[in-house]
Amino acid sequence: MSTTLFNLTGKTALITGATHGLGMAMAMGLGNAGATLVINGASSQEKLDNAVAQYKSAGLNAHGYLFDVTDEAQVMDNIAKIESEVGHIDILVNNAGIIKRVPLEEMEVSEFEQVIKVDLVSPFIVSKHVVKGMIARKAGKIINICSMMTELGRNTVGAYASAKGGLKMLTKNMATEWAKHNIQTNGIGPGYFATEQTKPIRVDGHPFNDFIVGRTPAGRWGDPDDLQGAAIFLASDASRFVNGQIIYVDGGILATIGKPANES
Ligand code: GCO
Repeated sequence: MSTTLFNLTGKTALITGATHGLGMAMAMGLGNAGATLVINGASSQEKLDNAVAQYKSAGLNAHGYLFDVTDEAQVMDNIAKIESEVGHIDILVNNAGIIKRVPLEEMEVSEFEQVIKVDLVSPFIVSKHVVKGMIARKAGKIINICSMMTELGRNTVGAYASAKGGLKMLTKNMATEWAKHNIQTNGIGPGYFATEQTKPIRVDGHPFNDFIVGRTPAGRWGDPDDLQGAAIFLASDASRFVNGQIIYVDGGILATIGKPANES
């Protein structure tokens, strides 16, 4: 029994923004659990092709589709292509996202709107068009990638926090509306991970680097592969009765008020 509970063989997973970083790490995990991977990227065909080659060199069955997740027409066209060329989508991971680190009083409205569009509206757009097939088949898994900023504010990331906070409630509403179709919708909230996105605030000696290591009970930045277990769990039959939950993979950040610098 337990050997099949987390087995994704025969399932197809679409992961948005999976050409690098946390998206790639989670996709690798889903692939190693048996899923066929559909990798979305938006920046360039070359970057997407390079990423698909990395998945294939890891022995995984991967297909790449270049489209902008904020453009509903492109999303509709590519979901139709995926379902025709690869097969129906059993698992959707809404991972694509951007961040702009600007104090709110200095942020342009257009910048704020762009962050909301990518980080909150696009999970709605992609889910709206993937879920149609899941409803028809009475089965599906949707995983929205949240953040520490789903629960906490931080200087200069107000737009991102607004989007990721909204994504928690969108996750709960998707669960509310779609669970009756045997579709489980949940989220993963990564803590602070060593990726390109956090590189500017992670360099040795950067005050934020020391702050995060001190603020994280595990005493370290997350390794992207640390997310694979939660992704496989929420994508598998093991979570068939789990809905509307956000699993925080954060080394304990949200469990604690923190400690004084001189305390071990
Ligand atoms: C920041 C970081 C965070 C992390 C992650 C935390 O500037 O505070 O980039 O946003 O990337 O979202 O969960």
